[in-house]
Amino acid sequence: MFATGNSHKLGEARAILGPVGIEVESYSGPEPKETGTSFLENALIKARAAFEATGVPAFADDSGICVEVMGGAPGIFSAIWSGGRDDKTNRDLLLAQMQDIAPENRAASFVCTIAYVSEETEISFTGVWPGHLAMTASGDHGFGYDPVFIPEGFEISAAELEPEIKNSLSHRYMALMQMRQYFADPTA
Ligand code: ITT
Repeated sequence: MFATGNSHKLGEARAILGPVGIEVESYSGPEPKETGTSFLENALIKARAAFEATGVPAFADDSGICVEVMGGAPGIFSAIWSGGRDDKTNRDLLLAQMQDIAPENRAASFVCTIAYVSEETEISFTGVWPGHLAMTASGDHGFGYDPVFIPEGFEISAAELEPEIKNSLSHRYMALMQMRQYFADPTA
């Protein structure tokens, strides 16, 4: 059961796991305070809250964009970087903060940590999608910082990629595939 209040994350998890035969149930309960200091701590807070509320094994995703010259920020604060949750306002602020930084110094990556919590287990999986920050926003697909993120190996933004391409390369894809692998063979 995927504990998230973010419909885009849920849509991507379904698009990624559906084709390999895994149905993703969703849970959206009272959102616990994300008081952790890392993606892992926050993912665990969300997965534990869902497991405790329902008694059903749950996983949660904590993710964000990390810009190298900003020391990894926005990082765990990606969703509320401008103080609010509006994706465009968050993106515009980040672009403004980075406006004087040359293209070669704009390395950035998307990070996704998934925590899975059940009676027996607490385990996490992390995916990193390297790339760099664009100078301007472009593209209509995806969500969040996709319009300002140019994945490694591309010259277009993640929001200009077809969703199937993003969902076969992204940080979320990598973390979900590790989780799938773990359940296929927990001893591996
Ligand atoms: P839940 O905690 O309910 O799952 P949330 O949106 O609050 O949803 P996070 O605290 O993990 O989730 O914040 C993630 C933010 O990072 C998200 O709102 C985007 O701004 C950004 N982000 C994460 N993955 C992204 C992706 O694939 N594309 C673009 N932006 C992404």
